[in-house]
Amino acid sequence: KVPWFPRKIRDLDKCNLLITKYDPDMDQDHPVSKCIRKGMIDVLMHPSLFHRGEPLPRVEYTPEEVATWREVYRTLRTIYPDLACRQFLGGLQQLERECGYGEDSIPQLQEVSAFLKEKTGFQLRPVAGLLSARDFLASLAFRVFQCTQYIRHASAPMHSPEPDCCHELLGHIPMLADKEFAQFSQEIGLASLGASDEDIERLSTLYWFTVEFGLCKQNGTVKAYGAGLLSSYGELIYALSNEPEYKPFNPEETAIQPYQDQTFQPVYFVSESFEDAKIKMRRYSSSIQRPFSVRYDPFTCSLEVL
Ligand code: H2B
Ligand code: FE
Repeated sequence: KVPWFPRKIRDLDKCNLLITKYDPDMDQDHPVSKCIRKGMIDVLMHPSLFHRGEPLPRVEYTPEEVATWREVYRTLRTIYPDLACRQFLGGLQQLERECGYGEDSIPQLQEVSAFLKEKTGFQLRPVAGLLSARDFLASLAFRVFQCTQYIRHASAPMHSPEPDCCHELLGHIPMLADKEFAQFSQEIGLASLGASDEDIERLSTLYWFTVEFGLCKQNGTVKAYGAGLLSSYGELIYALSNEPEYKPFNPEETAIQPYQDQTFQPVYFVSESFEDAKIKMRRYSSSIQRPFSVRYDPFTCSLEVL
């Protein structure tokens, strides 16, 4: 009665349970706009990227989409130096130097994936929308990040109700270029494989308050490392304003904290350092009951199940 889980990287082609309903007749009103279709159709026509080893599809964005990207990039870029953690700033600078990051064009997943692969072994897989927590977390176990390719609607450049490429490319990618953070992410993924629904829920909450909305101490001040913060001008400023409640990161407590996906978080969890977060998370993961243990073999990109 252990839930199915992927054992080889190509099994991730089956980890594609979307929890948003995609209705092509509805997309005029869809908050992520008609262009969602482009990305989606490409993805849906490439349902077996790992199986066939094909290059990631390239998307040609419209001038309106690029203008949205430009506005988001410019606005956030000005506040990063004060509010983002050191690892994020380092990653972003490398992306700007080596991977064409900037205001003028939306980076292509093909290039970003190749960049990450060199830095931390992470690679991207395009995805058509929000995935189930189980499928999303499972991919992290293989250092695969499932990444949307469409952009939010031009009418609300500072907000997106769903992950879009601004969130992924600005929030997640610079962090995934950091070795320690990449390992942290993979370990959450490994802990999720074959876990019960209740454990998936708790890991998903931990993911939320760390990878998405985490804060950490650095040289005596608190900085942001969560992608949900680093891709939202309003919440990034709010999270570091001293207005919300702050609690020390402690997996047992964090895992059961109710969270908000419609408005700003009422509480943020602060880690002493990444190293500290990783150690605590590891201790938590090893307390999850599973009738087997897993080890990732990076040479074959597959799991040894013991
Ligand atoms: N799906 C996609 N496409 N992107 C995400 O960032 C994402 C997801 N996050 N599914 C997951 C859920 C996260 O909120 C946790 C693991 O539930
Ligand atoms: Fe995210």
